[in-house]
Amino acid sequence: MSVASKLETLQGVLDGLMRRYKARVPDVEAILQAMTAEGIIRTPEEIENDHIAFRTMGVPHLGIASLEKVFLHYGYRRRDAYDFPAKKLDAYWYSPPEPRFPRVFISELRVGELSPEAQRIIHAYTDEVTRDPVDALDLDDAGAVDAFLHHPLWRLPSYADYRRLAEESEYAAWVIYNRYYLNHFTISVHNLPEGYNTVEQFNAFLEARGFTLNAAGGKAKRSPDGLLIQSSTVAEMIEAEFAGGERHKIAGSYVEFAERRPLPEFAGQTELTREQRREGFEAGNADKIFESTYAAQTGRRG
Ligand code: OOG
Ligand code: NI
Repeated sequence: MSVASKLETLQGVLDGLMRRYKARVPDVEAILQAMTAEGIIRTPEEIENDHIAFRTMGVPHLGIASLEKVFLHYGYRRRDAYDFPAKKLDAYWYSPPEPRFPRVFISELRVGELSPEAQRIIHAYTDEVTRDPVDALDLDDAGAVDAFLHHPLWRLPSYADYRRLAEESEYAAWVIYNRYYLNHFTISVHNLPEGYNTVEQFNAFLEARGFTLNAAGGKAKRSPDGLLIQSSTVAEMIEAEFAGGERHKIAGSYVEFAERRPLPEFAGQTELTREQRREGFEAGNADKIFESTYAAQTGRRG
């Protein structure tokens, strides 16, 4: 498999993720339309996707160690590790094979740190997976990878189990239902026209258009070096069917916005490359962005 055809496969996988994500998160299309109507962009293709994110269960055959193989295959490189002690999560970010592709952020629930009951509930589902499903996948077949990322890894959960997990870990509840559905894509705001190229300004534009932003830790999350600023919508509620045909509204996915400021040595220059701006992620920002799917935030939607 040549590098060029690998990247073509990667593009196919990313297109599939975005297509299904747009179908279940109407905010995506609504934001793109609002940006076009405002004259910020002419076409959605102009938008730079800063990164995409996935959530996983830290159990045998699944978790980061399994899902990362998909992206490593296409030339992504694993970068920094992040720890979220209160949420019991681990995460890594991955840099893309070429800058035209988004970064990837994958987190994992440290299932072994939950209560015995929550662990039992999770394993009742995930134990259906008896070998690493990525090992059986032809990663050079974009259609197969797309199908894998959108097929259920375990049976439909019961609403009672979902509720019980949510009491202890809203992340666990999200993953038991949503699995590998794209958690968010991220609009880079620093390359947008003046007036909209900071998170502060972009947030004002979004709120004027009626979008609800995650307010955990403040609407604009700022890294200690001041160079990575992020915000996000609160997750869209989706109508979910549980075991036995029970239907309930639960948190689906959301949209994020990122401003990467120039590194000090490139400040004042224009037309900067990715390498000349703040790279990576920030645990303090991420900790609050996770809460975009938490009830305290989704309950704020109009
Ligand atoms: C990911 C939250 C962290 C970021 O950019 O720091 C994040 C999630 O909600 O799964 O996306
Ligand atoms: Ni993110």
